[in-house]
Amino acid sequence: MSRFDTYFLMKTEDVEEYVQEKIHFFEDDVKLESKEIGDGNLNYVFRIKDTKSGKSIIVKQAGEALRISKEMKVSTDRGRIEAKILQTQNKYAHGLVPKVYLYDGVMCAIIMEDMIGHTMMRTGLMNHEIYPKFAEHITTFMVNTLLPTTDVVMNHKEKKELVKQFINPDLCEITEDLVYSEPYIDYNHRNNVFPPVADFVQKELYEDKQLHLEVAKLKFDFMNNAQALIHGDLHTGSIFINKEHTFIFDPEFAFYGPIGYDVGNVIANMFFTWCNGYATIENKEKREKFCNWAIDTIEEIVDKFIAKFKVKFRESAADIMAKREGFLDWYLGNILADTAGVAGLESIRRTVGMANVKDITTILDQDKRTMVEKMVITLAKNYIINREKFNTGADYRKAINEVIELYS
Ligand code: SR1
Ligand code: MG
Repeated sequence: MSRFDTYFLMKTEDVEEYVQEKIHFFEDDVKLESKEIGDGNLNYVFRIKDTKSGKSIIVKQAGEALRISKEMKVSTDRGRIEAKILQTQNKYAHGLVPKVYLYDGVMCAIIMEDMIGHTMMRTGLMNHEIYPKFAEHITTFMVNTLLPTTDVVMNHKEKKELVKQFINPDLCEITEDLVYSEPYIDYNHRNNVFPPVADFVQKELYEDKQLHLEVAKLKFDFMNNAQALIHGDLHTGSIFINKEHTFIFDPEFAFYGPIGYDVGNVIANMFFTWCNGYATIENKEKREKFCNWAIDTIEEIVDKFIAKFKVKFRESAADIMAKREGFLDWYLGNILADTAGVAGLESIRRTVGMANVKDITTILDQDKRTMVEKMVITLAKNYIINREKFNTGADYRKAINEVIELYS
């Protein structure tokens, strides 16, 4: 019998004993210290460290209530989904996700590799660090984890088995509400709207019927397009990074959904990077360097994604009909339209919805925050409404430059 045979929410004083009981990672007589380091909206993350050697490991536990709101209860099965997809992704994109040492279905906890020497990307970006290899790494990750899990490449029965294993109703419901509904109709009264943009939000988001229709179409695509095993929450808080290497983690929102959901999330979050740099870096030269890098990165992500996707598709397409002439262009065209649509949705929901991003909320200058929020919303609407016109990195650069011109 062990006290870890029944689920409870662990504290720092529990996790050291927990790790020692569950796996052989540290020596028996070692002195450990632990710290809760999670800053996400859902789970508890502990780093447990050997005080002498510095060797460390991570325990991530799913709580029954969410950190962002105690009223929101979500199945702790998300821990199983996360552990399983990390193992799957490690097969397709080896070294770009942390290693899972153990998943414990009783405590709903994952024991995993500590991403030492890496910083949470959002934090690094808010300190205006540049990551020159990010576009290369994230596009490799996306193409290598997404395309092989589609019907284009994977045996269809094997794929259907994965669809079953990754049914993730509670976390999909969060996305359906917070990304695809509430930012447009605040029926749960959970939106966080910055008061100086309240009138703008009223007119541009709550009262725009054409926009509502396009968002509704995208919502039904999210719920019904079981295209690939997607990460499902690929923002800069789900990435640990340094100048040489990138780790993608936190895939608890994973399920079979549209590929563009992941790509669009990355693009939207890189524009928050631009906004924070533009509004907070005082030195002109430094500001231009950082902001130019953010836009170059958006362009590079789109173009590298397209190029790598085409190469991998040609190498690995197995379905006889997917190999017909013109299919790749049609298939990728749909992914790119979804990408632009989702880039718009993620931009809007992180600005006015329930789960905002620090890149924007920490901008102290009220006028600058108002300006960048209006830029984000205007750009996002263009992405959503004209999503079929966003086919290259240059299309994104052009739309971004237009919105900068309009508001600055
Ligand atoms: C209620 S959870 C709010 C958000 O945090 C997660 O990271 C997801 O993005 C979710 O939408
Ligand atoms: Mg997360």
